[in-house]
Amino acid sequence: MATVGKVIKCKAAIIWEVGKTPSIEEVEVAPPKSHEVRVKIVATGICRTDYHVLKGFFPKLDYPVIAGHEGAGIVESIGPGVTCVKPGDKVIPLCLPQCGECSCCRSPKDNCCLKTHFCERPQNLMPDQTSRFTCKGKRIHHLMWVSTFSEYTVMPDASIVKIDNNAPLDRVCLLGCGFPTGYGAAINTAEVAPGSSCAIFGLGGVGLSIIMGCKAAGASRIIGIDINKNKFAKAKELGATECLSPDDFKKPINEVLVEITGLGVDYTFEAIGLVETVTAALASSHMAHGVCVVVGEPPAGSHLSVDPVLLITGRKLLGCCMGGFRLKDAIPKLVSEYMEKKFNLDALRSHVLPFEKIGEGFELLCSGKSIRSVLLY
Ligand code: COD
Ligand code: ZN
Ligand code: ZN
Repeated sequence: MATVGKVIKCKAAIIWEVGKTPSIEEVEVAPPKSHEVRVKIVATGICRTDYHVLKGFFPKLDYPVIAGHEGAGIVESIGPGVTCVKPGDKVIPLCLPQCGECSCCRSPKDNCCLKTHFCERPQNLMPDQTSRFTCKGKRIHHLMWVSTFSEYTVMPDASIVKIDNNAPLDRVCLLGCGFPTGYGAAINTAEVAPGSSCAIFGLGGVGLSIIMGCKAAGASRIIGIDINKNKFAKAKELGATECLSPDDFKKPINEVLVEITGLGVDYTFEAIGLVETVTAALASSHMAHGVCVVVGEPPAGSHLSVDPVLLITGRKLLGCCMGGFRLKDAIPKLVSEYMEKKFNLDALRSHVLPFEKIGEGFELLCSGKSIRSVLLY
């Protein structure tokens, strides 16, 4: 390819500083170094976490930054030492790397690679602590090593996986974050049992994916909870047996859930990212065998205050990142399952916009009108 080894100029959405909406700019994308891959992004979803980047919820992150972490594309070129992909392959960038070498990657039960921003550095620069992005002479930072809001982007080979070359990239991009985060919380982390009851707090793209996981696992009662009733129709279409708004009750929603289920819900999930709703989800779970899974990430610095008696009776409080999936292993299989129509990923794609309308995509997210907007380059 004519671009191999050269700097590529392309469009990208840069968040210049906290609170500023992303602006479309021409960026220079340097060629991949050793164990790095340069990818042409074809489609990317907008996740709530991208909005959190814009709002400055991650104190360790450096700006200017190119956000976006739910994309799909085609390999343009590879650096020395890369063996997992080749130019022309369809790929999904991994917002949770799988280096294969750290103690967590070597332990079959763990999925949170020690290279992530949760453990090491904020993945704001490549592993060699330099950036591949420049704009107007300034160094621009990466996000989670993937930065899918750039038409071309560079990532380490730990953060990329090849997928079926027949996969529709404008759809499977949602397998980069939202879907596995929710679906895996139900099937991997909670291990929802057939015939059980489930309650899902928050019916965004992640909460709806939890509903799909609960349904696939055979749950018989699936209760969706959201303050925005416009989310109820889709939740029911995907498997919720009933939906509740906390605003419709005088008593706290956890008391309502315990009352309508007898002793509490078998499995509860928090997919909003608020400490108060984590507390409510735990208190809603069955006193003896309830499992509460924390999926949403509350703002940095939040602290959970839990009455230990809630746990002493037998409840379990769990958490997971990316639904407990080891993404390099899981995503190609999820792509195949999607193509075999084993789950309704397309239901999450509420809007499709040209990349230039990224600002509109964020507005749709903030106004609660979208589930997932997919941007096309
Ligand atoms: N009570 C009930 N519902 C509420 C409340 C409330 N107090 N506040 C907001 N909601 C509803 C909203 O109306 C909305 O429908 C829903 O909660 C949230 O949905 P979205 O569309 O804003 O968000 P999602 O589904 O895209 O994702 C939200 C998470 C919080 C799960 C996500 O951003 C996150 O924190 N992920 C976990 C961390 C992680 O795995 N990160 C990896 C990359 S994201
Ligand atoms: Zn995300
Ligand atoms: Zn690792």
